[in-house]
Amino acid sequence: MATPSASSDRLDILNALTRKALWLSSWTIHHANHIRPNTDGLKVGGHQASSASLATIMSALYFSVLRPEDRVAVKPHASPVFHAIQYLFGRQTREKLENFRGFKGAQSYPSRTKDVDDVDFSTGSVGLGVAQTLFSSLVQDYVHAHGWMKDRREGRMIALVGDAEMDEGNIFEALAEGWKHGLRNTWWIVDYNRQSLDAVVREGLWEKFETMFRNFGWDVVIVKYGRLMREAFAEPGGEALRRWIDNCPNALYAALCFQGGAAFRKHIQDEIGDQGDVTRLLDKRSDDELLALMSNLGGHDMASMLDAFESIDHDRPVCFIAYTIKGVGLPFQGHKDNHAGLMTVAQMEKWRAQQNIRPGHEWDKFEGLTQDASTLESFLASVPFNRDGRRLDDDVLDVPERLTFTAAAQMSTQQGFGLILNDLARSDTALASRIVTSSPDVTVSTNLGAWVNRRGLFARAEKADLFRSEKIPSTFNWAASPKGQHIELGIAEMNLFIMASALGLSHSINGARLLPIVTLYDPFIERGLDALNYACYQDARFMVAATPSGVTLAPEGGAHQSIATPLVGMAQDGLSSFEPAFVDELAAIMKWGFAHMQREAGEGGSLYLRLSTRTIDQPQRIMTPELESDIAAGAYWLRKPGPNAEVIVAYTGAVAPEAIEATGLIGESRRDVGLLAITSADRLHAGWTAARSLRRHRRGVQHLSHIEQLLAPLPRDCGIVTVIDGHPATLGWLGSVRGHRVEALGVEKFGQTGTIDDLYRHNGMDANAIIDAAESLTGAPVRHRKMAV
Ligand SMILES: Cc1ncc(C[n+]2csc(CCOP(=O)(O)OP(=O)(O)O)c2C)c(N)n1
Ligand SMILES: [Mg+2]
Repeated sequence: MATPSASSDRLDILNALTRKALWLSSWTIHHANHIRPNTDGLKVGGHQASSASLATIMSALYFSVLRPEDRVAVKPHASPVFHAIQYLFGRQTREKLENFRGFKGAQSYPSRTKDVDDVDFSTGSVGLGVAQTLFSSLVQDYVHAHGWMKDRREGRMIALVGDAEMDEGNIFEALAEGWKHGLRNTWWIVDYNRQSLDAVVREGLWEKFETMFRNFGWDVVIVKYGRLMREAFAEPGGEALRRWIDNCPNALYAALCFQGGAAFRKHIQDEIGDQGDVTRLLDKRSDDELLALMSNLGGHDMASMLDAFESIDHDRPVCFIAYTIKGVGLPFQGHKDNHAGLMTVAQMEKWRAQQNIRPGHEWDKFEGLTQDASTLESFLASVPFNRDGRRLDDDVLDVPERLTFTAAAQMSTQQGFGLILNDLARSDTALASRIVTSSPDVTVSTNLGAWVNRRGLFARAEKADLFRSEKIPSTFNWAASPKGQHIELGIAEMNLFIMASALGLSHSINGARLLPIVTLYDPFIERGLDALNYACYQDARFMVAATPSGVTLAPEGGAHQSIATPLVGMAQDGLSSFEPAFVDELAAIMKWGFAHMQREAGEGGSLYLRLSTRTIDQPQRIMTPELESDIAAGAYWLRKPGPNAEVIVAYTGAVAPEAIEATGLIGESRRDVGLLAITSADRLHAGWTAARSLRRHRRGVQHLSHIEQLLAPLPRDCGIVTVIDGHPATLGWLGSVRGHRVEALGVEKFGQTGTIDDLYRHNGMDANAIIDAAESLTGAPVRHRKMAV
């Protein structure tokens, strides 16, 4: 059967597939609520109304407009219609649809990692998927400029956006950043149904958005009326009808859509009825026909949507505003409470009959359509979107045996980070060529300066450093070129993490692996936290270096001090967090990290390095393979405890000097005291959980985790003093590993300025506080204290 060429056949098929996608999405939700056994009695919910709103637009895209190289972020609550379209393509199974929102079933929100049906970008937390398309487009430009696209065509990065989703601030932050970088190839399609979850969207808001998009250099295409409407406007009286529609408040239009044709007739007749042309225009139509006309907004008209998409002949970003009705075609269309609306069994039965779907044939792909199955099959098989494979990959890059740096007797981990990157920048390895750095206006103050000096800023067009060309002395070379490897960002931390997400998926999206390293001040992780979570959920791979951290940045004080971030690092899935004290540890961690960032799904992940500006004495030692592996696993003995240890000190990060000093002083009265250096509470804890689970589930397995092995030699009544410049709970769990008592020191109040000594004393984490804690654990006095200077 040849592919139909005549456009009316084509339109008929696209409309039939739209109806089918809408049916299948509704049936999926209905099945989950009324057919699948549900023992907990919870309503499955499902976003029928939101899906209906987008059914035509998504069908136009997936069945006609999209090319394999395009990537799409689907509005989270349009997940059912997305899965239905994929089912028609043969990429989603009936079993998973029947298990929608169930364990391992099709996901409530499209998920790159949990769904099987070709989700390009996960969505769920509204606003983030939208911004992800923008940053993915910038990353595509980066890959293109570096010559790594091979023979791939540039794709369009497309977001289907809910109108209320536009309230999310991160979208505006992304818009500004996109403008700075000359954004291209990005389409945002706004499902303008003028409804959110609770309410009807405020009148006139959209004009504000429109101006804003145009200001940022976007093309704006408004698709307001469908074909039926345009034809009616051409009739006598049509112009008055158009004016009435344009002036009708959002809430009223929605309410009338819910009430139906008769209600529309009454309102229009009362307001503009003239016993002349307008009245005749209305009288010509039955109530059903009038409702069909009034619901024929642009976003529900296939031909109008295809025209809108196909009219774009440039690569500038485009915002389409498609007028729609939430829940169109369903009994609750337009009702303000329809966000979680479900059809009753009776309503579904009625709709089934209207669609000519026989009981027992609800999942049949072409049931009830007038076209024959072979025509539809061959149409689907010829859809351009499905021509090539869409998930790409790239080779794993070799990681050097050792990451080098110019050592100094005293250094901070932040300084060490800069030195390690400087050595990488000087090397000519493939690994270094794929590193790309980014920072929200703190490039220099997080020590990326040396890297940027050597590798340059990225821009699609060359840009000289004006200070350099004017011969004004400056430590930094800020010239930009298409070969540059640092992407400068404005201050918005949300943008940083979405950029990390986009860079960190480049192997899969563009077939070119990148190793992103992004830097920011540690406390501001919390500003971008949802975007960080989002990036991890998508399994993007990146390294975050956060510095300075804790109260150790002492005189800076205030809300620049971070307390909770070590716990964030531990709790964030997909992110291994480290807080080294010494630079040789950092080099070992980064080396491990570059390999970890490239491991398969389920094995690898991203990294968070919590660094410090505190300059401390560096150990002079040889990095043995054992030490290196202990550092990556999370801990090693800096001083091994003796067989009769009464107490040990376990520390993380910048408080190393206090821990070392206290251990020395305690050691004068208790010979066997040990000192445990913890480089990653997160890895230690994860290893411990994994070992317990293994032992529980596989009888006979004796595997002990790293922390269990380290603590094994300690006598049962030995105490543990833990100390970190962060919340004490980060290390407090160590006592549960083998049942030792713990005194956990750290920071619980923030905001005070002072010297490091002042603040460590104030927060009870200086050497004497460690000694006091050791005393209270052992019940016997420690002979010496540190003298105040
Ligand atoms: C960050 C975030 N906050 C809140 C929600 C809950 N939520 C889901 S959909 C929605 C309203 C969406 O309205 P709109 O974007 O207009 O989509 P529509 O359903 O009308 O298509 C809200 C508040 C969420 N998913 N993410
Ligand atoms: Mg809406």
